[in-house]
Parts: sequence; structure tokens; C-alpha cells
Amino acid sequence: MLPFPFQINATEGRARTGVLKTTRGDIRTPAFMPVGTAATVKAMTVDQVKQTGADILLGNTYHLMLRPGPERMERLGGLHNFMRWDKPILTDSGGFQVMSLSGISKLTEEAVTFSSHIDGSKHVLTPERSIQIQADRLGSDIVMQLDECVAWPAEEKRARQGMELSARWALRSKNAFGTRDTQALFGIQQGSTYENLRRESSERLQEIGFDGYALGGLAVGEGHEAMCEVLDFAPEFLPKDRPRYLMGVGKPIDLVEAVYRGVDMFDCVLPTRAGRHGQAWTWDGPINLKNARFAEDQDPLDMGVICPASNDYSKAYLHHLIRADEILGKVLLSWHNIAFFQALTAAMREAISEGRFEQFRRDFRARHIKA
Ligand code: PRF
Repeated sequence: MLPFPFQINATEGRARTGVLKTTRGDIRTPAFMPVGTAATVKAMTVDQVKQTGADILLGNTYHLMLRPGPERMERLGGLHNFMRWDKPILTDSGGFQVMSLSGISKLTEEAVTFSSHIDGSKHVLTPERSIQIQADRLGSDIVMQLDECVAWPAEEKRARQGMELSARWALRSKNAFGTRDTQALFGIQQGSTYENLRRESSERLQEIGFDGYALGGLAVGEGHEAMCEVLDFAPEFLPKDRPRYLMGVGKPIDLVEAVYRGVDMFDCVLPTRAGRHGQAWTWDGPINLKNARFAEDQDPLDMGVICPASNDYSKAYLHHLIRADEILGKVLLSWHNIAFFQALTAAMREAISEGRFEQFRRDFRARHIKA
């Protein structure tokens, strides 16, 4: 019944490493999914993304339903064919992007209504329509249920409302998805920072039964420490034998701390967005190439990351490109950052396999967060 076997190869404490096997290829976990919002990982070709070691990309229902539109996407052979990426794609359901990007949105039991951030046109998204767009029009490999991500901070009553609506939408999403052999459906745990709500959310999702489970409603302003406190309990409520995906996270230190607490998958715009603004993530923490101290620095960005963008150009050159607002600066720093995030997840997989993740975490923190 389960379309995608999830094989856990090693564990250390709560941390796990394994493989999620899909019809379009294996996803090695912990996995970082570069964000390809509008059918492109911004400023990168799919070959460059592939070279960094990414096993899967994330696409957004919200953006693609507005442009180029779901029916056109289907006529063009689906998202994989359109963007020439033949490995797995996970698509987000749209609800979160509606909240963060679109104009006035009306939220009812039935649907979320919003106006496009592009031309103001009105659109309606129901759980069923989101599944249809993701699974049938875009041809996504991993489909996410439509949910409501409540803003932080939230009173318990408001957090409960969002969690309960998400649970009812989870059931509608599952009914609309049915059972499929080559595509998976993930449920999304909500409940803000409340342990009882996170537990109840997980129970309701597991009664329905999903191929994987996401943790939603985090990294919405609560900060690293508060997120870690929720991650101390929230992943444990989800089944051990299915992948756990922390949505929209995060900084390298967030990834390390979440893997330590049992999370398997991540996505975030940070590497590409920060790259376009001149920020590079390295094993010694983030640096900004705009800074004058790099003007004559002839060393490469990071020889600890195997990638042309990280190894072949001097920091002085990257500094110049970013200062001059040259397109290539954005390309190279996005490329480097994606390569760094892939190197980071690969290093975590290796450390867990070899039983030295605890040491890895300590070393990473010491080197990354300088006193
Ligand atoms: N729900 C969905 N997508 C998301 C989130 C969520 O809660 C978040 C929260 N960090 C990011 N992306 N569907």
C-alpha cells in the first residue's frame, strides 16, 4: 500500500539516516530540498543543482497555479518535463504561501480565497483542488495536504482552531488523493508551540494514515531556541517508520539541531535568497561577500565544499561581482550555498552512519557559532 519504502540504515539517539525510495529515485536522509518555487531554483540550472548532490526539489502550488497555471502545466507534460528535472519533486500545498504572499485571503471551512500577488485576480483553493493540481496537473512525487499555519505567537484557542481545521483538511486531502502507486501524500502536524495540540494533531493524522508526516507552523518567528523546545517533543509523536519533514527550515544550525531531534527532511529558500544578497554559508558560519575585508582576499570561498562556485573563484572576485550587482555573483553564491547545504546533510548522514553524530553536532556548533 505504501508507495515509497523508507529504510532507516542507522540511528544515533533520535537522529536517523536512511533512504526514501521513490519511483523517480532515492532520497537520502537527512535530506535538504532546494526550493524551486516557480519551476526554477533561482539563478541555477537543473544540472548545477544536480551536481550539488540534491536528490529532490520543492515546488510551490501557489506560484504555479497563478503562473503558468495548472492546466497549461499539464498540457506541457507536468513540472518534471517542463523544468527538465527527472528526480523527485515535492510540492507544497499552497496554504502557507497564500498567507505569506497574497492579498486579503478569506479562510472558511470549505476553502481559502485569495488574490494573486501578480495581478490581483481572485482564486480559490480547497484541499481537493490543491491535491488535484499537485498530483494530476504538476505530477508531483510527494504531495502535501492543504493546511493552516497559524501565525506566531498564538493563544492556545487560536492554535487549536488552526490545528483542527488542518486535521479536517487532512482527511479531505486523503480522500481526494485516494491510493496511488507512484505518488505519496504527506500530512502536516500543526499546533503552534503547544505540546497537547501537537500530540492531538499527530494522532488525528495517524488515524487517517499518510506516507510521511511534516511538522508545520514552525520557523514562523518564534526563534531557534523556542523551535528546538517544540522539536524536543513534536517529532516523537509521529511514526518512527515514516519520514518526518520540517517545513521551511532553515539555517544550518537549525538543520543540525532538528536532525538531532529526529527530523529527516528540510526545505528553505535561505541558501538561494541569501546567496542573491551576497551571503555565503561556510563551515565557519555565514559571511557576507559585500564586506570590504574580502576586496583583496584571494582564497576560495570554502574548499570544504566540492563545487566550482566554492573552489574556483577568489573571494575578491565574488566580492567584486556582488558589489557590481553582476548576475554571475548571484549565480555563484546560490550555487555555493546549495552545495554547502548538500555537503552539510551528507556530513550528517555519514556521522550518523558512523555513530559520531553527537561529536559532529558539538564540533559544528563550536565552529559555526563563534564565541
Ligand atoms: N505549512 C505548509 N507549508 C509551510 C509551512 C507550513 O506550516 C511552513 C512553516 N515554516 C513553511 N512552509 N503547508
